[in-house]
Amino acid sequence: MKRYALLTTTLFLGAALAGCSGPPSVQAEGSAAPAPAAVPSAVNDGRKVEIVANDTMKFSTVEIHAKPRERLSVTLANNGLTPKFSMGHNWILLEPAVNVDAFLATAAESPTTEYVPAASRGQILASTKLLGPGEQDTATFAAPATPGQYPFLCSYPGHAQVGMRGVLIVE
Ligand SMILES: [Cu+2]
Repeated sequence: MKRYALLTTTLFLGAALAGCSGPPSVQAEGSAAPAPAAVPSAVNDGRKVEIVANDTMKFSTVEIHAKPRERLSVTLANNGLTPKFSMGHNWILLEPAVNVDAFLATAAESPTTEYVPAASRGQILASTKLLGPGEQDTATFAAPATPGQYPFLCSYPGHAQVGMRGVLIVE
């Protein structure tokens, strides 16, 4: 942590010294473009389901019941305090036939796509983005037409393994 702060300070000084002569040539690792300003979310036309997550790595709701094709608006709120790079949360609903362990293994190797593996997109029925502390996001979708149990989880490495998962029961 100290080391990081020092690096940040050094970079800041470097940028200040560079003045108006152009952008600093060194960019801090991981400092992607700033997050876009919050925009009103799209129309949330489904039945609202609110799930809270925090630094204890649990979903406040682990079982959702729905009718086939019922419209749902699942909102995940991250009420934790830990920075996103070490404690991000998302909500990902998977096809029932997915091998969850294999999905999670691939997800853990996909930090550049916020732990959503590009090759596994076809297995995802609905998802929120990866959320830092104080953020929330809503996934609006129709429940599957086929009754069954559809797993959901947080794909941030290690979180589903310690219990950050649940099931959508379509009946
Ligand atoms: Cu998580």
